[in-house]
Amino acid sequence: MSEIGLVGLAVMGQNLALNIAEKGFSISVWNRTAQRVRDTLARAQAEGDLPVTGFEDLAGFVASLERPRRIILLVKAGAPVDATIEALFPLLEPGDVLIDGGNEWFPNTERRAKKAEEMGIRYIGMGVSGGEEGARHGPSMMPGGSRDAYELIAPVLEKVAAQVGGPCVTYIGPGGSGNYVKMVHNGIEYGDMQLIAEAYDVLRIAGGLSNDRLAEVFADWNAGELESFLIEITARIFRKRDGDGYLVDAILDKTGMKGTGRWTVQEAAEKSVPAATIAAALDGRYLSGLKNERVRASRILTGPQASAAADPDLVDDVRNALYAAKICSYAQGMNLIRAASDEYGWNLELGSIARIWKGGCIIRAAFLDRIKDAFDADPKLKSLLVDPGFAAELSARQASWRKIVGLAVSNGIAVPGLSGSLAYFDAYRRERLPANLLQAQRDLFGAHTFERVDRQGSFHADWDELADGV
Ligand code: 2AM
Repeated sequence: MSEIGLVGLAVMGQNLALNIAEKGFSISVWNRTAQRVRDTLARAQAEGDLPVTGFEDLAGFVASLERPRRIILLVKAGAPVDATIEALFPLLEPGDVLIDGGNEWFPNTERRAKKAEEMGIRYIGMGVSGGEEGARHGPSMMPGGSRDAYELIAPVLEKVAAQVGGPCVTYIGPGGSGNYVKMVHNGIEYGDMQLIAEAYDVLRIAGGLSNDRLAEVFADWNAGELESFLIEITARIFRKRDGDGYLVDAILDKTGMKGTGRWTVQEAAEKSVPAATIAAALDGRYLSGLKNERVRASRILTGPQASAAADPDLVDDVRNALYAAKICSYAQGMNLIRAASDEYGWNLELGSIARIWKGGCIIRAAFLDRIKDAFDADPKLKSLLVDPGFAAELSARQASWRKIVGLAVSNGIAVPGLSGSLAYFDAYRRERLPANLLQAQRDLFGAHTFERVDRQGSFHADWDELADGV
């Protein structure tokens, strides 16, 4: 009998199964296409005679599991998950636990959990981050759903997870909260990547930095407050040669995506949470996708002649701008998680969520400790921007941030992440915004009414009357 089962042996499933086996848990595996079962068994053999048992029939797989059965699904999100659980349900018994580890749209998890519950089966939607490497050696995992089901699987997950100041896994909350947190993680990842790409563009175009120099700069940044997986791999990327040149220069400037970043922006709109940086990152990907149009437009539309100028402070200023914008991006992501938590009554702990992103996942960074500390100090903190530590850091970096955004604008370099974050910061820090004028317009053309700064109530003006109409 095996302690745990795993269904779906594509890249993530295969690596997670081997990781689980390596941590000493016996595991049974099944995949729709049998070849992947054979491949997994061959790897299990080659990577240390790991305790993996393969099945080519689903019933045999289910019968091989200790009860209550614990089955992790890593099949393609959407209809394939429905098809797989439909096939599994008749073979399961009350008390069994299903854990969907895919990047699933959270309402799908809630729908399936309800159906599973009717049969006495417990269901968990679990975000898994870290790609192939993370799955094999220690991912960050975000399980949400039935709490007692989590307790049954926790000993396995805690051993399998990345270990950075404790296992990078915790019970997130009920319903689809695990999927939701993973979705926002991916949105934050989009923001980080966009900001790094903009920093590269400014350093390259306005600073004239070579790839060798960029590699040094990013390696240097990785030794300071920006220390993170994405900064580290960026330094590595600039060193990679391709014939006489560098590979990064030979790569087509057209970005792919799988959808979770888009969901984050959709959800931010749905929950009325401003998320300028993450939305800028998504737009940046869409604009990159218009490669053919951009090639044509580049021959029609002109801009300022970008010129590289020697500025001994440029690298530090860009680092400051990147760091300040990153704080804004994480503030947006955390606020979105909180908005969902409030709306659905999930009771999520933002500090714990920052903690489990410390290892295994793509956005792992030293900086997450600071976020955890900020929410530990004040769980009701309205925004990371007003945490005293972050507020002081933003203040100290403002001059650099404004300088870099100004430099980019005057050189015609698009920096929607850096500038969108700055606009977010500038709007958030202002007691009074020009929204009074918007309200006046809405009242004039649509009688939508407005509130006043000096009196309680709802007012409508006669805008044809020049004298005070209210
Ligand atoms: P496959 O190897 O048989 O294609 C990622 O695509 C994983 O999801 C793979 O393990 C794949 O199985 C599985 N998958 C995709 N669609 C599926 C479906 N309709 N039913 C079961 N598994 C599916």
